[in-house]
Amino acid sequence: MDIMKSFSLEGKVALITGASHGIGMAIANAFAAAGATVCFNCSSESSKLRALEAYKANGVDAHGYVCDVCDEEAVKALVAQIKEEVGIIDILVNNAGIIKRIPMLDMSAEDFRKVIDVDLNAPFIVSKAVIPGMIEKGHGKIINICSMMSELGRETVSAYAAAKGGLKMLTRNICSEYGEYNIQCNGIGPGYIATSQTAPLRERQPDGSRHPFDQFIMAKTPAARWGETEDLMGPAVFLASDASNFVNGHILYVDGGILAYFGKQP
Ligand code: NAP
Ligand code: GCO
Repeated sequence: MDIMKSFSLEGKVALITGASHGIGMAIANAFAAAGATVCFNCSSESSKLRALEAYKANGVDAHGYVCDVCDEEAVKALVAQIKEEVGIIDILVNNAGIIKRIPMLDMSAEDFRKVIDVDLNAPFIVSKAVIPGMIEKGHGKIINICSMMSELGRETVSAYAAAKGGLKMLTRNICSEYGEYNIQCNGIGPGYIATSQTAPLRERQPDGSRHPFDQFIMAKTPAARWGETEDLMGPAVFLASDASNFVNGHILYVDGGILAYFGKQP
């Protein structure tokens, strides 16, 4: 076995949902560097065009599409279009996601449903559209972007925690149901990563000091820093490559140690 070759994504077609910036874009760049042809979708034309420029500046010839991951018919059409234009998808990363930070008693059922729709129903919809092609090809990799909230709760994120906890179990179920077709479905659980999703938690205070939540995360993380999107690149390439062919139904937490840590003793 050529160990370094087993990490290569040469000749593979990857779809990373919501890769117009943030974690998805870092993963797409990593896949391209490892040899894959990358496709991504996002929710608006302007976001797609901005992303295509950013990929180009990085030397990546990405295929960009506008598609709402919650719309089953649109997702089916997207997967068919990628098959036609690029090829059958070998690697799917269910990355598109949203969060609404609202105390549960103030949250409308409509807001709760919206978060569940994007963060949990959509990975089901996109996986369902992609798995038949993987079965046809005889292999496939699905990576679901989970969260600390797949394991932990906290104030204001009831819908997000419910969705990401559900996504962990969807991961295990896809592994259980399609493992025999040589499909590996794993999750990545990022810790607190500096992206637009977490920007409100890192805003500087009027006096220039760090946001209280920012200070809280620094203290909760043994690595004593926020994660960068680059921290997800190696783990994602590993789970997309042949190097992880017997890893299935696993959630790889990339959190600087948060889940291992009880907190600073008084
Ligand atoms: P982000 O910067 O806000 O990016 C979110 C992406 O999802 C964007 O590309 C956005 O597209 C896309 N998107 C949202 N709703 C969509 C929809 N209905 N259809 C298609 N695309 C949609 O977020 P991020 O921080 O990189 O997070 C990426 C994933 O990692 C999410 O699932 C998030 O929950 C998860 N995560 C993040 C962290 C963190 O600390 N940042 C930690 C753990 C897990 P547009 O550009 O068009 O809006
Ligand atoms: C929050 C955060 C998180 C993170 C991430 C942690 O408000 O607590 O936004 O949920 O983004 O998912 O892993």
